[in-house]
Amino acid sequence: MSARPKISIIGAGNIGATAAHWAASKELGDVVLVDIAEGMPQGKALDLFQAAPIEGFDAKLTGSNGYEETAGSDVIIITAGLPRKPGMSRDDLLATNAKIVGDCASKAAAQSPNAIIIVISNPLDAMCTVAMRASGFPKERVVGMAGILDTARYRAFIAEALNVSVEDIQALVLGGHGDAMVPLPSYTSISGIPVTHFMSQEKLDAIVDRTRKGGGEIVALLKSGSAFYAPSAAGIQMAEAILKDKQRILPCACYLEGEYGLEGIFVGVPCLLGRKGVEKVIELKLSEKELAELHESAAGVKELVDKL
Ligand code: TXD
Repeated sequence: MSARPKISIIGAGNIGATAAHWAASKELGDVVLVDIAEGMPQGKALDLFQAAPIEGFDAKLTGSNGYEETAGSDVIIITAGLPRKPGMSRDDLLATNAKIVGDCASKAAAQSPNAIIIVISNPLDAMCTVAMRASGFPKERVVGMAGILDTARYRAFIAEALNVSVEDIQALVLGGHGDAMVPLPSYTSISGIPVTHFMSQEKLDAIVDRTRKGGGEIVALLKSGSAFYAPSAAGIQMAEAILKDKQRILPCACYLEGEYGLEGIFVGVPCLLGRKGVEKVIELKLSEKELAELHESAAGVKELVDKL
């Protein structure tokens, strides 16, 4: 029995398999890939394991069409579900993915009652509610991946525009994972210097707009499927923060009970992420406009949750 942490990834498609790749290459622990497609998770796990001697990582990689091998997981990452097709909104995936995510969450939770669930499937914020209900886990042990991806897109566009290192750009994007997400220019800096020192408001507004539509831009280009390199990297950054108890402050979809004046839904906010999961939700001072945008974004999430 390995003493390494165990990460179980439910859904071994584009995001799940790429997440396994990032996790293994970072030696975060043993990885189990689960999917309904016969043989597919087993084949991908075996192939990834055969990269280990080349890349020099030590990790046990298992593929399964069931949940027994996931028993005792520290982190469960749910990526199972349908991705968007061109012209589809994330919301169009609600009914189908709610069934899939609910089934996966309950089966995985039964095998790993102390795990922390990271949800990736769309529509993300509503799927977090599905996973919390189906798993019966407390709010701190269910967290959604969207803000890190949206913030990464925003940071990447700024780095490209200014020709500066991505490492020096700090930023926050709040709200639901949809076109109403809330990038926060007032919390965007480059090595602590406000971004408006480097670029005009007009240029920044254009980057905010492109960030909001970042997922759709890739869906339109790929024609079949949606983004997976950055979403999976974001999910694994969360898993790393949890497994190494890094106490990172990251924008994640967290269950709110009054913070930001929001109640009973998951929405993207800054949180303290460590071994216990969401250890604290951080309430920022927002301008009236920023708070109104956050509430507008949250209203879209609530509409979906009410349809569940
Ligand atoms: O920021 C974010 N959170 C989003 C999330 C970023 C990009 C895409 N995001 C969503 O993740 C996307 O809209 C989908 O809802 C999920 C997964 O996207 P992915 O690109 O990985 O989709 P794939 O390649 O179709 O993989 C989905 C896998 C596929 O292999 C199915 O066989 C499997 O899910 N699947 C299941 N696995 C286990 N159990 C069940 N029931 C099941 N149903 C489907």
